[in-house]
Amino acid sequence: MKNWVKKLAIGVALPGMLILGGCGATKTGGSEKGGIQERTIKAGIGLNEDHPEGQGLKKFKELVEKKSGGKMKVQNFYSATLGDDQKMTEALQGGLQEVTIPSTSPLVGMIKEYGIFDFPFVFNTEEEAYSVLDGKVGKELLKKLPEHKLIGLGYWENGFRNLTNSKHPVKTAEDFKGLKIRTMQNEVHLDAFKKLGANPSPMAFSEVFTALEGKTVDGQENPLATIKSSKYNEVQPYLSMTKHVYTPFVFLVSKQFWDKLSKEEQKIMRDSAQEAGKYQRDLNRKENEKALEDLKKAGMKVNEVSDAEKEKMKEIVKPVTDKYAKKFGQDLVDEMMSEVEKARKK
Ligand code: TK8
Repeated sequence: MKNWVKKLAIGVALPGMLILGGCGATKTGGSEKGGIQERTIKAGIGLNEDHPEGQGLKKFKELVEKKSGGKMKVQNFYSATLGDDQKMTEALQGGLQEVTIPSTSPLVGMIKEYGIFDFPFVFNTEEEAYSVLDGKVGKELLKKLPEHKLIGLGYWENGFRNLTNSKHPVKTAEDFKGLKIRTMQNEVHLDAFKKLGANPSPMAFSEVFTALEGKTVDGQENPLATIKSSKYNEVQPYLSMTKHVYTPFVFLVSKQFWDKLSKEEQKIMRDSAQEAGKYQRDLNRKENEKALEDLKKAGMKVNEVSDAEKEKMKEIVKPVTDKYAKKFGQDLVDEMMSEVEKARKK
């Protein structure tokens, strides 16, 4: 072929290829307009696979893979194999991991306002918590995440926390005195347990079983599904139904990753997190009920705590919540409480 013929051939072929390439980019590429690319999403949580959070994450994986026609793949890591809540959150901020679903409590060092969910005895039912989390207050808090390189896609459920320990049943406020209790890394929890006369020691969740087994601490507090899934019944004889606080999970995505996604891919992530979240909450409420029976069967000595005693505990920790309401924003706390009141009237 003569040189000029070659040049001509290339000259003709190139524009054609560019057009084809252009089509490819809008159809399958991750352009701003839409499109779904091959993606790998590393998702890690602190709890075990059998916990409703693990089952919810499985559902999320299924949904993302289905909605993306198998292009977006989710790799799940359970049981804190990628690190504890704080470490995984940092990995998201650094763009090293794409998804995690921590309790809101360990995030309070970063976004102080999340601490309003750590106030004891605010919610009586899960539905009351949902009305706050899915309403204005919860949404306002999600908006604080992007400046910390995180995107929040809604709230899942850890649930109402109850106390376990190796010393004695806790039936009254007095019974907290002197108990060494592991708390989450959260100042409201720390101060509240101090006020009750306990000796709190903050620790990452992934270290709790060993600390209980080795008697570094006497007790811990978590929702029943978590107590069961983490097998605390093997090292904790007493379970007291204190129901002292409700902990939400928040579904987090790395902002660095999110910003690379097309609108279509973002929608897949958002819809899947919400659908899986609804499934997770339903499963969690059921599992919390079932876990109580299972923990009894496993030999835990379970005691109820009367409403009158809970009221006393609430009074004791009131100076703590008053102090933190000022710190986190009295308006935000008032908004939460008025939302709870509304939910109670329904
Ligand atoms: C699991 C934690 C756990 C929480 C805790 O990653 O730390 O006690 O209740 O569920 O988020």
